[in-house]
Amino acid sequence: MSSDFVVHLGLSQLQLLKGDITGIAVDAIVNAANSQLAGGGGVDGAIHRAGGPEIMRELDEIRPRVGRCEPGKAVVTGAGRLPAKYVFHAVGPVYRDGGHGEPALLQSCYSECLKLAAERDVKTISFPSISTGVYGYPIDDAADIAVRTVAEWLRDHSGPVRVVKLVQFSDSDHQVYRRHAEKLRGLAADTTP
Ligand code: AR6
Repeated sequence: MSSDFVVHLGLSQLQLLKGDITGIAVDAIVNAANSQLAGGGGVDGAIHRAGGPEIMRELDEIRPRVGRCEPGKAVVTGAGRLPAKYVFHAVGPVYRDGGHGEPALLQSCYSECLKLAAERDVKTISFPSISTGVYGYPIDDAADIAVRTVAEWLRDHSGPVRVVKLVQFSDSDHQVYRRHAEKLRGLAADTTP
């Protein structure tokens, strides 16, 4: 799958791609999970189907230790059969009206996963559009937060994370992300195309 849009930020890249996140090879894939870490539909279902039962077996061991995984946080498993080393299971906020801390919690999903990535020497990481499916976060606001949080994090951290792929499942979501990524031209050293 080719990268549809790239923003260069120092030595790092923010890429936007459209497609199925389970088919994209990276060091770490982020999942849009729930607080029970119980699996579900959407991208969570796709990740467990493609990765196989080993991922849920690891979550079964983690659950008694951590209890619930609160919104804005993430836990780490291996990636089973997925083309990755890790899955970071991030829990996005359920959207109510935007006035219940949702923006900070969504931002935290991205920054927590980038922190987990840096701690594990992850060089490439992919994110789905967290919270914008079943959890109802408006795509325009969520894309703005995703793009800005990743770009600012890459600008402020010099390594090891080099490539962040934001993956959208639909054409219309991809166009929204692209509009927000184009605003980064002021922040970025170079953009292609
Ligand atoms: N690759 C990339 N993106 C995908 C894929 C895929 N294979 N499949 C769906 N998406 P959602 P949430 C997009 O609902 O809103 C689950 O049941 C989808 O189009 O997966 O955070 C969990 O267990 C949308 O843009 O996650 C939780 O209970 C985005 O992924 C709950 O849903 C996120 O949609 C989490 O809800």
